[in-house]
Parts: sequence; structure tokens; C-alpha cells
Amino acid sequence: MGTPLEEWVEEQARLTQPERIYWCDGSEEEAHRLIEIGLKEEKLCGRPVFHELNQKLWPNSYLHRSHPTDVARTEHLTFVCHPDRETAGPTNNWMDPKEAKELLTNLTKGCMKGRTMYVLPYMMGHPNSPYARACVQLTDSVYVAVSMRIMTRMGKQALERIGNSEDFVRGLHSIGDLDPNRRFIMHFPDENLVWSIGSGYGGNALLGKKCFSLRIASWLGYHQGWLAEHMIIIGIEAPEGDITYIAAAFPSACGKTNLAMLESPLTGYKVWTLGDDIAWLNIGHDGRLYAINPETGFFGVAPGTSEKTNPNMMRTLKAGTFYPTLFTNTALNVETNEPWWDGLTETVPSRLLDWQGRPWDLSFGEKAAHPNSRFTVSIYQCPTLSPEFDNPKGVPISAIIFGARRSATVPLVYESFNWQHGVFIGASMASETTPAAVHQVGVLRRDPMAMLPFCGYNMADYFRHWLEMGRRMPNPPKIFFVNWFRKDESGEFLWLGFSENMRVLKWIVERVKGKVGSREIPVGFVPHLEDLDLEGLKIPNGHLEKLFAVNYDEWQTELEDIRKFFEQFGDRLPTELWQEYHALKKRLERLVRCSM
Ligand code: GTP
Ligand code: SPV
Ligand code: MN
Repeated sequence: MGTPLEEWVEEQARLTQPERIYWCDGSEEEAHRLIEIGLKEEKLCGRPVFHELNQKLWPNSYLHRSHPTDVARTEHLTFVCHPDRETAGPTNNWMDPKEAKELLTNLTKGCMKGRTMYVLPYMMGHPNSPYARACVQLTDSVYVAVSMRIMTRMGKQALERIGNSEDFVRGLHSIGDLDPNRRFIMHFPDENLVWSIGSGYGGNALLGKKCFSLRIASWLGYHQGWLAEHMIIIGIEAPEGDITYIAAAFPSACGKTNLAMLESPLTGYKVWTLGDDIAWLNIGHDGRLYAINPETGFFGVAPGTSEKTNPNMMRTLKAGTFYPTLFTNTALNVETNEPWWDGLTETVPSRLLDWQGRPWDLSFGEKAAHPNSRFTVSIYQCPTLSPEFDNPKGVPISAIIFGARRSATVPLVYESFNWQHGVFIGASMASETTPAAVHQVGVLRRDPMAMLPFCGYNMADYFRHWLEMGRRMPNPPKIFFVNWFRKDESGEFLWLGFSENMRVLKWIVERVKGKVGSREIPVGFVPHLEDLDLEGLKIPNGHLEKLFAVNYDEWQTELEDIRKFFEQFGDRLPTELWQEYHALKKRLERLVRCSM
């Protein structure tokens, strides 16, 4: 008899029938070996899984091209399999667990024939953290194995933590035949199990990330009194040397990674990076909210990343340590053997292969790099990594920011009146969709707390849990909303964004410290314009006013859409959210009466 882990692995091997089973130890030597396998042996669409990039300019970097139908998360193929549909709620795809397992068993039978099954033991969270979880993922993709080693703490410590116990998070992954008709990402929250077949793409295949650390972990958090959130964690150092920690949620491809590594244009201010995608939030013994980032890497959007927009990411990508850096579905500069994407350089290189490896020219009518092309890189290479990153306790959060991509309606920044109003702001937020998932891009959809695709249970219960968390903290963090993406009539961004977002962060920090006042408008508190540090910026006349304008008609449409969204949850929706809804409606009515 083996350990429960060994027995589970054997059972899965009987189902998937791999040619060999390989237990990863997470060592540097092993990473080299896995890269070698990807360069020489393992093939995808008839070519090696990895292509070695210019090692002088991009040390330890490799290019991966995924299957052309497998380039983003597939929300329509992602299911949360609770025993009953109501627990999954109206915003999740649901399947009965028994039915789901039958379906998956059929798809998984023999799917690893002739392939290697990699056993990846890993920790989400620092091994010494009381909040960390031991997990094991099985996969038949060497790209996934290498990616997981960058994104998680892989190896011995996880195995030691599991030992003889049954208490580990299980992930079974196979790329299957990459047929989208046989692709499913299924979650079994009550069994701590994720089962994913038919995709090798990031969020569908790196099962420690969205699948466990958000969908399953949010369910654990609901029962155990904590929160798993789609949030960055940063520390903002002020000229006095003190650091204010902030967590911020934005939907996919709406600016988290950029904000997490922002290089401050304001003298004396510095941003320290702790996380760019996921935060686990626990209430500490002192009644404050503590955040850890369970991951150890960035799986970041390539397009738009450059020395100008995100110099710290460029340094991270080129740091070249013993962690490999992977590029997925970027273009390739044939002359220099470098990765390339829109925005990386001012001029387009003369000879490019597109993300599928085809010679590219402007007449293609399609971008050379896929709009959702990404890099996978270790957080330990980040020059702004906070010295607190490995602190098992996490960092105390003083402010929570929700943000979205809204070309109209929503001001640059506003503050909630209190925690309950802040939860309403988060619960009612919407954002224009991006290429991070397979769907129509640029469509406005409600995306509460940036968790629509990631909350593993009924979002009405999730909102109630948020309200309850606030009641348990004597001084809960202040809640803010930001929108870097508001546009003028000609479709141009009104705000410079990127590093200039520091100016908004500064106001937020000063609000937390009680150093500046604010002005009340119907949606919340906004800055007195003179309190925003805009030194050195040239902002065209009228832009600031437009950035903070509240348009009655636009907000009527907004209210209507929020109402429809909330109504789907029926009686399950906490009454506090309806109270906030009606209060906002009233404040807006007053606005129109005043301006008449
Ligand atoms: P996920 O990894 O999908 O969760 O995305 P993310 O939220 O980390 O988004 P990221 O920072 O990678 O940014 C996504 C896209 O938005 C990139 O193309 C960025 O260049 C762009 N972007 C980020 N911040 C800003 C900003 O302040 N203003 C504007 N206009 N664009 C931004
Ligand atoms: C996102 O889509 O929010 C990502 C990329 O961060 S993925 O890992 O695919 O979820
Ligand atoms: Mn994300």
C-alpha cells in the first residue's frame, strides 16, 4: 500500500495510461532537462514545444506556440460541479458532479498513451504560511510542467507537507487531442479536485492558478472565513519611508500587472510588488486584513509591454536567472531571434513570423503576436519585489481598489462611503471584455469584483461573505474604484495611465492616512482637483472635468443594467446591496434636480 498520494497517482495513471510517470522535484537541473525535452522531443502541431530565443538578449528564454484554437481561457467550457445548481449560482456553468465525471472519464481514458505523465507537487503560498496549501497536478505537457515550476513553489516541501495525508489539492490535466469539442475545465469544490482536458493554455491548464487559487479557494474561503480574490498586492512607500499596502482587483487584461510594477514618476514614492493576479485575504489576530500572493510568477499579457509602459517588467523578463522565461504566442523577429509584440518597439521589425510561425506582413490584417500572447516569468526576477513577499503572514491591507475598463460613465477615481457601499461598488462593477478569454472583445459585462469567471460558487453568497468579512474587522480597509480607460468623443484615452496612475495611488494613500479631504458626488467621494498631484503633466483643458463627470443619462443605463444583473440572484441577493442600489438611485435623482 502506498501513501494516499501515490495511490491517487496510480489510479489516474490506470485511467490515462501514460508511457512513463515522472515525479518532478522542482530542481534547477530538472528545469533544464524539461526544457531540453521541449526543444527536442515533445512536439505540438508537428513542431517542438519550445524554440530557443536569443540567449544573449533574452537569457534563459523560450518561445512556445500553442494550438491555434487554444489561446485564451474558455469560459463557456469551464464548469463548477457542486451537488446542486443553486450553489454554483446563475453566473457559473454547472454540471452534476456524477455526470461531469462520467463525461470526463470517457474523454480521459488512455489520453496519455505514448506520453509522459508529469507529477507536479507544489505549494500555493509560502510553505511556512498558515494559509498555504499543498497541491499536486498531473499533466502530460512539458510546457505546463515548466510553467508550473515558475508560477508555484514546486518540489520537496509540498511532498513533505502532504506526507501520508489525504489533504492535498488534486489537479488532473491532459492536453487530450486539443479538440475544442472535447475540451472541459471542471471543478469539484467539495473534493478539492480540478479536472481539465483538451487545453494547454494558461488559466485552463496551470491548475494552481485560476482553477484552484480562485474557483476552489473562494469556496474554501467562504466556509473558513477568508477571501480568494483576483487582486494584485502592492506596497506604496511614501517619502517619509512608511509603506501602505493595497490590494486591487481588475478584470483580465485590465492593468493589474502594470499597476503591480509601476515605476513612480513622483519623487520619494516607490511601488513594491507582492503579486499581480491573485490574493488570499485573511483576518489576522489584530483584526486587520492580511494578504498573501499564493503564486511565485507572472503570467502576463505581452502586447503593450515596453520600456516605456512597464520598464520593471522588461527588467524582469531579461533578468535571466535559473528560472526559465517562457513566451507564448508572441511573434518572432527572424533577424534577431527575439520575441516581438505590438508596442514592444516603435517600429515593426522587417521580418517577423506571426504567433503561428507564419511569415507575416502588414497585409495579413491580423496582429503578428496574438492579442492574448503572454510571458511566464519568475517573480523573484522582479527588481521591485517587496522584501515582504515571502513573509508567511502576508502584509496588512489598508485599501482595496476595484477597477475596470470603462470607456464612458465611470470617473477616474472615487472612494466608497463605507465598507457596505464599497461591496456594492465591487458587486455592481462592469468592464469591457478583453482577449484574455475566448469571446467577443469590447463588450460591456457585469464582472463583480473582477471575479465573474473565477468565483467558485453562487455570487449572491459571495457578496454576503464580503459583507460579513467587513463586519468582522473593527477598521476594515477603505474601498476605492478606479478607471484608467475613460475616453473622449474622438475615442482617445482621457488619462495617460500606466506610471501616471501613481498620482491616483498617492491620493488613495493620503485618504487612508487622513491627510486630504474629498468632495462628495452621487457615486462616492472624489478628489478636490487641487489635491491630485499632477506636477509635470500636461493635461489638455477640460480633460480632468471629463474624467470626473457624472452623466445622469449614462448612470440611468448603468442602474438599469445593475438591476437586471442583481435580479438574477432572486432572494439570495443580500438586501444590503438593494439598499445601496436605491440609495445611489436617490442621489442621482438629486443630482438631476440640482442641475435643472
Ligand atoms: P491578466 O493577466 O489577464 O489578469 O491581466 P492584467 O489585469 O494583469 O492586465 P495587464 O497589466 O497585463 O494589462 C493589460 C493590457 O492593458 C495591456 O495591453 C496593457 O498595456 C494595458 N494597460 C495596462 N494599464 C493601462 C493603463 O493604465 N492605461 C491604458 N490605456 N492601458 C493600460
Ligand atoms: C486572466 O485571464 O485573468 C489571466 C490569465 O490572468 S489566465 O491565467 O489564463 O487566467
Ligand atoms: Mn488574471
